[in-house]
Amino acid sequence: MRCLSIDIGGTKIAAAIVENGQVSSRIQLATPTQHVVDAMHDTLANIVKHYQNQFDYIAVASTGIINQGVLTALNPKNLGDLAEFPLKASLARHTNKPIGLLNDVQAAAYAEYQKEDQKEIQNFTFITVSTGVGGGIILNRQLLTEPHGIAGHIGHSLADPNGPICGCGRQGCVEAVASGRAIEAVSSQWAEPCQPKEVFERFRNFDEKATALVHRSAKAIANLVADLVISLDIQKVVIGGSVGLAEGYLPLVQTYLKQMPPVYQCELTKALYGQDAGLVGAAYWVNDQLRG
Ligand code: ADP
Ligand code: BMX
Ligand code: ZN
Repeated sequence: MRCLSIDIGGTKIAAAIVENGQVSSRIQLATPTQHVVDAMHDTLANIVKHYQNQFDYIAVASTGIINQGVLTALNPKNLGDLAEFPLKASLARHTNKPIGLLNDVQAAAYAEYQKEDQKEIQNFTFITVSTGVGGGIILNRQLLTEPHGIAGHIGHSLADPNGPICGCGRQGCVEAVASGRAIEAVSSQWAEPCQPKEVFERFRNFDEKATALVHRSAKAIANLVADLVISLDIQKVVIGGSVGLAEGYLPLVQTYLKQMPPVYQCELTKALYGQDAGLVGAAYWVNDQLRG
C-alpha cells in the first residue's frame, strides 16, 4: 500500500510517498503564516494534486489536537493564530481514497517504537523540541490517541510557575521555556538578534548568552523526561524536532538527567528516522487502522 504522508508542523509542511517505511518523492514547504485558513486549504489541495495517482491512502501527522479529523490548536500562536481547521474534510474534496489523521508527535512515536525491542520496552515516549514541544506516549505497547487525541501534550506540563505565559494560556509550560519559539522569543531581543539555528551555532562557540538559553531549554526537557519516568514508568525516550536534533543538544539533556537520582533515569536517544519520523509513523499508523 502506497501512502501519501503529510506532516504539518508549526514551521514546515513535509509530504512524501511512504511504502513499507521507505520515504520517496519528499517535498517540503513553509507552513502558511498569513491568511492561514485559505492558505492551508490551498496547500493541501496542491499536495494532493502533486501526488495524484501515486497513492492508495493518505495519512496526516499534524501539530495540534487531532480529533475526528479536525485540528484544534492548543497553542494557536504556533500556527499563525489558526485555532481550528477541518483537515480531513479539506483533503476529502480532492480524493476518494481513505484518509487517516493523528497528532504529529504521536505519529513520530509510533514510527520510532517500531524500531524498538517491544518485548523489552513496553512504555515509551517520543519528545519533539521544534516550533513547540510535543509528545507521543506508548503505554503497555499501545499508542495513546483516545478518546480525544489529547494524550502526549506534555509540552504543556509545568516547567516554571513563574515562567513566560504560553500560547495555550497557561503560565510556565515546558513549551514556553524550551521550544524553538521560546528560544527565538529571547534571542530576537538580543543586541545582535538571531534565529534558533544561530543560537545553537553561538552555543557551540561558547557564547555565554546562547549557552544559558540552550541550557534552559535542555534542563526543562530533562525534567520533563524525569516526570514521565516517575509518572508512567517510561523506559525509553526518543528525541526529535530541529531543536531536539541540533548538534550538542541531546548530550546536554542527558547531562541534566544524570544529575537526578537513579529512579528518574531512562534511556534517551535521538530519532532514528530523524525529520521523517512523523511521515513514516503516520503511514504505519493509518495503515494499521485501515486493516483494523
Ligand atoms: P516543525 O515545528 O514545523 O515540525 P522543526 O522541527 O524544523 O519544524 O522545528 C522548527 C523550530 O526549530 C523553529 O523554531 C526553528 O527556528 C528551529 N530550528 C530550525 N533549524 C534549527 C537548527 N539547525 N538548530 C536549532 N534550531 C533550529
Ligand atoms: C504544540 C501543539 C502540539 C504539537 C507540538 C509540537 C499546537 C498547534 N501544537 O504543543 O499539538 O504536537 O506543539 O508541534 O497546539 P510542532 O509544530 O512543533 O511540530
Ligand atoms: Zn502551554
